[in-house]
Amino acid sequence: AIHGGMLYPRESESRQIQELNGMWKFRADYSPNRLRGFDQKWFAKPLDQTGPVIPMPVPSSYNDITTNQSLRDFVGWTWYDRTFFVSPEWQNKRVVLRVDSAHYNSIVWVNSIQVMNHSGGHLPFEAEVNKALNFAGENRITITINNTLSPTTLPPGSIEYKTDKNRYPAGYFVQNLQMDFFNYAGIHRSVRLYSTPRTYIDDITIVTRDTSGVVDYNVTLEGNTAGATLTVDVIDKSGVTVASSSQPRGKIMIPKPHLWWPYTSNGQDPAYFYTFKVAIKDSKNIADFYRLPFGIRSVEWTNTQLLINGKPFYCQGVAKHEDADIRGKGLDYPLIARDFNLLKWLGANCFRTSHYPYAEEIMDQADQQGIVVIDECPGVGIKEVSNMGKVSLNHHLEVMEELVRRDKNRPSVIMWSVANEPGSARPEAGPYFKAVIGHTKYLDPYRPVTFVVGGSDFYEDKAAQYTDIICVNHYYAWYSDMGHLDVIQLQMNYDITNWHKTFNKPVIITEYGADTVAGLHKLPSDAFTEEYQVQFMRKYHEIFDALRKQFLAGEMVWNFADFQTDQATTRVDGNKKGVFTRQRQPKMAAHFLRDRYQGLINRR
Ligand code: BDP
Repeated sequence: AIHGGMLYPRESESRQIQELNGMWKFRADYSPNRLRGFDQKWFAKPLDQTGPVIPMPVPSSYNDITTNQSLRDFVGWTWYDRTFFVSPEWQNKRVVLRVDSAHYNSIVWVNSIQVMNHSGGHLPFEAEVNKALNFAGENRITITINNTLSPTTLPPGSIEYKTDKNRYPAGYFVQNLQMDFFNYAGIHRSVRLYSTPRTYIDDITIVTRDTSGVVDYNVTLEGNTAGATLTVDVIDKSGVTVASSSQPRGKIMIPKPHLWWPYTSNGQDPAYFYTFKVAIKDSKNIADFYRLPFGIRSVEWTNTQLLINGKPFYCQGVAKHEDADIRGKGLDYPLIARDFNLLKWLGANCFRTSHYPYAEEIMDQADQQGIVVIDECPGVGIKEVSNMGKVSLNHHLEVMEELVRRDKNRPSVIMWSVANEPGSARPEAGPYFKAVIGHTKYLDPYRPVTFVVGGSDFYEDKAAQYTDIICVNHYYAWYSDMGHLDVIQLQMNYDITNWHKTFNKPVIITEYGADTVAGLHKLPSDAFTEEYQVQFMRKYHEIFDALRKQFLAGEMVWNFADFQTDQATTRVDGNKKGVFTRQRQPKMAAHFLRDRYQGLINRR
């Protein structure tokens, strides 16, 4: 089970933040078993005293920073360190060290004292570090990260030892991935220290079940809470307090609420925000303040529709990746801003965080700009029996706890996705997904839960029955019948209609797409040309338009932008199914999609 609320670090009168981003010292452990760093205790001294180091930016993936192929493809432990100072004024406070994401297994030391370890590459972890800190001089933080994927990690993978002595040198091994994106590694998001009072606001949960303005909330405190007093104020955009309470939990009523609406390009004000301000005072009159932005909106679903604020909502969106040149999966504000501008230019109103939770800074933009999110956990590539055993299941449940804890208050998040294209025709997939989906619904009873189908047909699937909405990926005229655009309609119609009929739930197409090399043109079209991508999409759109009036609740193209993958015979420098290039410039398909999405908005 997980501990603490792990509220996103936000400055206030009582809370300060110190960023530890920048150039760190770095070394990969190339020793045959990758364990030299532990044997020689690289955490016990500055890293540059135990061997050569190079500068490494944080946040960033390390893979594409140097010109070194062995570092790009490295599998095993890498080591980072840097020094810092903390204000002596923090001595009487609680000082927390937070790593927003490090992929995959991490161990963290402060001044040679181990302060935390974490498994999982896409969610934050933190610990109070007062005891390890030196308030009177220099401090050192050391982080070691192992990017190895195993059958029980999420995503799963495996290490294959090559034993044929005629073909491989002794000890040769490769990392096999079960997913179609590069296994970027490193400290991918911010590392920071923040301070709170010793008695502090640990967690806030806000639920809006309908549009009446009733907000269910729960505030939990930690520390010496005896005799602590609390006030909750809801403040509107113009700074006016519209509701207050002195209870740590209950209902608060906001008269004539402004609702949080998804983005439309027709001028309607989307994404209205209130501030939920919590102030506490402990028995010695020491205060803590936290301001959580939130929106009032409802999410409901029938057997044919998804509804936001009681109105049918049709997802016209994209599936994305955290991926870009040089930085890999590293957090990058210019990239985030550019991507949201492109989403709006397209007229998109939603995206899926395929295939892992995205940075909180990305989710903030979705909240603030009214872009709806299907929030996916890193359950991609769960194909085999070994990925559905007890150890895997327990980790999967914990990851869902971490994800729901992190994103539960976000109005943009309208659905949880527990996996992408698992082997859901397997008998063990039934109990496995029943448990994962059931646990997610227990954690959050108010949002629909899904996984994305792709590894099974409607007549054999053992897990889709537990979802609320059926999400399906299809590649007709690409992975099957390549070049035969004329089969798309028939095949899609048969398949999606049967998914709906079999389970009596709304359907969202979460992926369809064709690899396209920007600048490659041909008439008549051929696979990989810009013409083919447009014609391919047009065929899919015809069937979407026919089924939209019945039970189709959305469409999402694969993918927003080209992205890096492992080297493979089907990949020319990565996956090229983007409607934008990896550098975020449009292919013909982006213009085509923009016409459609802008048109759909106007037709409403
Ligand atoms: C789908 C996967 C996605 C891949 C895509 C593709 O969900 O991760 O990138 O296929 O092959 O099955 O382009």
